[in-house]
Amino acid sequence: MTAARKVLVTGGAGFIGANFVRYWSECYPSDRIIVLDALTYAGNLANLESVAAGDNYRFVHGNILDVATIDELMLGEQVDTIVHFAAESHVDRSIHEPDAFIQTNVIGTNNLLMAARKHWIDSDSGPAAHLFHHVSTDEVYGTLGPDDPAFTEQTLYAPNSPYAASKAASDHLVRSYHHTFGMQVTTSNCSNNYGPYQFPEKLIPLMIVNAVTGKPLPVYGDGSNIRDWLYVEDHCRGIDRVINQGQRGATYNIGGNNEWRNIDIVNQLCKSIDAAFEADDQLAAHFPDAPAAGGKKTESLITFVKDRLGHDWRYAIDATLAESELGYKPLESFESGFQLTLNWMLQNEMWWRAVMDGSYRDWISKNYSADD
Ligand code: NAD
Ligand code: TDX
Repeated sequence: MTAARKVLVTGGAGFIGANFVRYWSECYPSDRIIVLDALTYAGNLANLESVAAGDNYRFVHGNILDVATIDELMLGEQVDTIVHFAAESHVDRSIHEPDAFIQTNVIGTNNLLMAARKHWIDSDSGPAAHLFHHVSTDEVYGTLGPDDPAFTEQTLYAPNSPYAASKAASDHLVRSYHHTFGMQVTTSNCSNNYGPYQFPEKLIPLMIVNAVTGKPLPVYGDGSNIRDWLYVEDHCRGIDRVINQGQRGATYNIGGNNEWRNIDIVNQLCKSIDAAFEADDQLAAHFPDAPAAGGKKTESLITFVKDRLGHDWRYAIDATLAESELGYKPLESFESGFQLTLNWMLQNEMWWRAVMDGSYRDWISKNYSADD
């Protein structure tokens, strides 16, 4: 059994970060978890409600662009492990406003690395036991053609969107701190996640919300683009393996071997929603604007729209290294993970209405000061 760690989780109020904090506090209850999150539109304290009561947990409302806050936390909490999720994460937003992506994903990551170096490597007491785990994405590898092999850890970086470019830059910075300063680092590059608490700007939660509120389901281009989907808890399990068993300085791909064309996902989702409404009369009363409430097919909402600029055609992750070296395997199939996600969205209307209509943000600014 490892000694209790002091784990700084950046971006822990976001989708994957919050799932990770819950996962980690259940698996390693003696570890102290400090969440540092700026609570951007994507961060939500409600995502952390079930862990907030624990003694071994602290939430800090702060920004990774604020060097003094990071420094204070590193020293005050004697952090020995950083798990870095904080990022601007939505490709479409990066096309419209790339600057925030450079700030948070590149400069913010460098701020964390500089603080970690100061406290772990350059401190008067000499190098301390530590780990900086960087959470990254398959998008750094660019796009694949239909017959290309899946991305491995050896695939050359070829980021195509400002989001992917900013993540690629952060991956290189992490690597350089290992090579140059001997910092103990690991990086994981994961495929598309889905599951509870995902902000409804991303494909799966957006389509579910639109389907039950009777809004168009906007499919970019012809819907033939392919993504490789992983249930969020399986991503957390992969990160766990990398943190606990991964070679320091190494990168591991994490994925679910679950390639789907976007249009097939949307069609599947429509069928599942029709089936859910047929099985449960209450849903029609609850979501009267859904086509399924009036016995119509949800697929009638599918609308092909203008394609995303520079839209990568296919992502696919080869997770052989994580499997062979770390014994990593996802537990959920796409079908089981998808059903869990749909059920969660149907049961948590309050959550998605709050994050979408901005009332949560208003609540935060009224009730949560920057000093908390
Ligand atoms: P998200 O957008 O849901 O959450 C990001 C979190 O970071 C939010 O809580 C936000 O408030 C916080 N944040 C943003 N800027 C910050 C700043 N400057 N300082 C402090 N906190 C800040 O993102 P996600 O989907 O949970 O992704 C988490 C990480 O995983 C990201 O690094 C992303 O690149 C990576 N990733 C995501 C996916 C995916 O499918 N979503 C797949 C692979 C990798
Ligand atoms: O309305 C939509 N219609 C549509 O056709 C949206 C939001 C998306 N799409 C398409 C674009 C993509 O081909 O669906 C696919 C998935 O889109 P997103 O959910 O925006 O994800 P993607 O762009 O693939 O990036 C995601 O996976 C990798 C995450 O957002 C990133 O943070 C992660 O690094």
